[in-house]
Amino acid sequence: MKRALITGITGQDGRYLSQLLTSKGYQVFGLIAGQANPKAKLLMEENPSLDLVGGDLRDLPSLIAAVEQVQPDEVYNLGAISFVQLSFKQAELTAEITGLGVLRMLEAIRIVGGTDKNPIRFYQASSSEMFGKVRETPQKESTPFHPRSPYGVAKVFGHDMTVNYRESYDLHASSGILFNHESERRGLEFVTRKITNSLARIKLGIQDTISLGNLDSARDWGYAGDYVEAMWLMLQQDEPDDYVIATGETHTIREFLEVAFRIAGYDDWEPFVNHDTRFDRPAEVDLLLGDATKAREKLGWTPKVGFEELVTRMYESDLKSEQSNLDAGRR
Ligand code: GDR
Repeated sequence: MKRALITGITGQDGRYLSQLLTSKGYQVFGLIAGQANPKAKLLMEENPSLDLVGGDLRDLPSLIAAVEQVQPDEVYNLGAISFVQLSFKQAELTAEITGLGVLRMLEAIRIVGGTDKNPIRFYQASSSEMFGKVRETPQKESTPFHPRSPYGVAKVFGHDMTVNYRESYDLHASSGILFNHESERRGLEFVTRKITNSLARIKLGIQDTISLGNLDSARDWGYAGDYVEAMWLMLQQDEPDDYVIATGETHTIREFLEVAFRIAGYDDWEPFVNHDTRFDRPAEVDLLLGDATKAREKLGWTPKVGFEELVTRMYESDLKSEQSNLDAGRR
């Protein structure tokens, strides 16, 4: 039975990946920080065979202990301060966890090592935010980085460190440059889920409007369930490498609003949306569009869920859960 250790297990991707690996027969361990983490119960309900291990990306000894205890075949480093907007307010903490956390995890793996015959394989969750002020479109593995936020800067550090450990210590360390990926499990702070959840509440008469920042930026949005498959595929290759994971389609926030409101039965979204400067960022990433040709050719990976289906799934899930909250309140 293969053993996997996942950091960031409570996040959207950690939850999908743990279920994917369990379905493939892995014993899955999730690194969880702090005492009595409020998300532990939900995780165990979703995946009862999951094991939780204490540890923190800020604390190298705890990572060494976790790797020693789990003896993993594969480590997936998904843990991070992942909200770009927050990274402007807590830049140092972002550098600490999103950046230095990668180095600590790599060190823990280098120190504990695994057997010569079966060395530990490592996946780093890199991000399209590293491309930032893009130098070319579409962006591929060779596109230079120009991050536009403390989050993006920290991700570049983690990415470069992963490449450096691969080259220096012959580690099987791969990096997935994932473009935005969303789902019913996306946090409410991210723009897609904020829109689908608010829209469901508007539809049910609980809320009147949505306050948003910049509507002109464009993102290459895929489905998180498809993207965790790519993470796993990278670690099954004989050689470690870096891969862009994207749909090859880009849409503005305006287009997301148009599609979502149409699905919900509205002709026009504009009366329901306000601009709120609190959601504008000090520096913005205007356009992301990924070229995942390498992942298609080498991993055989292609995205299955398209844009319209993604928006529909998210809206319908929010409508259902908001309706059941409403019913529970009335009872
Ligand atoms: P992003 O995702 O920064 O691309 O990073 P997010 O959904 O937060 O923002 C996307 C775009 O929408 C604009 N926007 C708003 N964003 C938020 N969150 N809230 C708003 O009210 C709002 N109004 C407009 C933003 O300015 C931005 O242009 C995500 C994260 O998951 C990262 O961790 C990951 O690495 C990248 O995707 C790939």
